[in-house]
Amino acid sequence: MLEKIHKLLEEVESFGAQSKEQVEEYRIKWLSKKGEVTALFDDFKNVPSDLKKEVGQKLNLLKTKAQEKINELKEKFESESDTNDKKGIDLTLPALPTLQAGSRHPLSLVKNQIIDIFSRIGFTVSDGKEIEDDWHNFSALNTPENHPARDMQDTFYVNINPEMVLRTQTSSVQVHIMEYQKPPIRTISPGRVYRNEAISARAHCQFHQVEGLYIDENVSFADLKQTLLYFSKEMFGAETKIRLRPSYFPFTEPSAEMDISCTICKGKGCNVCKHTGWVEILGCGMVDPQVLTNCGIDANKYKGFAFGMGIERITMLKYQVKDLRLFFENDVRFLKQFTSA
Ligand code: 2NL
Repeated sequence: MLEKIHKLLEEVESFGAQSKEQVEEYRIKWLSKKGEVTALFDDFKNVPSDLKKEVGQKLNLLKTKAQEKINELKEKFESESDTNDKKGIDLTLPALPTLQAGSRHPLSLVKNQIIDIFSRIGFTVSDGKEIEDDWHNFSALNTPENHPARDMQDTFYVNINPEMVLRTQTSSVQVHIMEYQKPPIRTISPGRVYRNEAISARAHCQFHQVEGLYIDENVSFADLKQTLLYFSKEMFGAETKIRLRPSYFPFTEPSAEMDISCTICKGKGCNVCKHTGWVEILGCGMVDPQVLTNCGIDANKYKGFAFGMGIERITMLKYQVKDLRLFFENDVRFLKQFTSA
């Protein structure tokens, strides 16, 4: 009997299972009701009494060892199968979004880009009111009482106070700046403006502008040109060319309109540039000395340049949007296209 116990002890000690099933097989073989260890306990009554102590101790040892081995192997296989179940699942992934992320409006994207470009060369951003008085919107900017821009057909007047208008350009913001800030002034004013126009694919009663103003001693037309060239290259790509054509605005003298080489056909001629190779993007000029005087700036000491552009126009060119009305309808099928822009 002792011999059998020793043999089984050796078997238990050297036992290593390959699978969960094998562990169960051996549990049955050793410890179940019909198992070998159980059978030895049944035989115990036949052991001569002088050997009972020694055999009893060995038998108990065998039972404990066998039970320990089975438990240890069972645990090993259970924890292994736990990790196997989790294979193929990346627990570091973020949870699925329950809300769809929105996107910035294309006009905001372009506005922010314009702000970024000009702030890199020292322009600040100035904000102002959308309801403006006659002086800041028109008179200070050399637009006299009989000027056609003041016509009811072109401008929205506020009913209860005919001195007040919905601003037709953001230069009204810059008139305020010139009135309370001493030069040098280097600022851009982005914002919404209003014109009394019939709504179509090319015109709207509300749109957005960025106007720029630079006032200091010795500011020249060459500074204006170089600033606008820098802007155009940053906005439309390093290969972009610019062209200035003489024009007229009441608040600048001389005045010009600026074209860029067509971004679509690179100047070869296409529908967007009407086969000219050039597209107009802004108006500009040297600030009329009378405007400086109107705003309390010494026109003998200081000079300035100014420019104004429509954000819709820049956005349409950049993203090839063909109809202005899309910007104001908030159709998600349109807006979604700018998600990663
Ligand atoms: C256009 C033309 C322009 C300005 C805006 C400006 C502002 C001040 C003084 C003088 Cl305070 N000028 N702004 C100058 C020239 C042209 O805009 O076609 N905009 C869409």
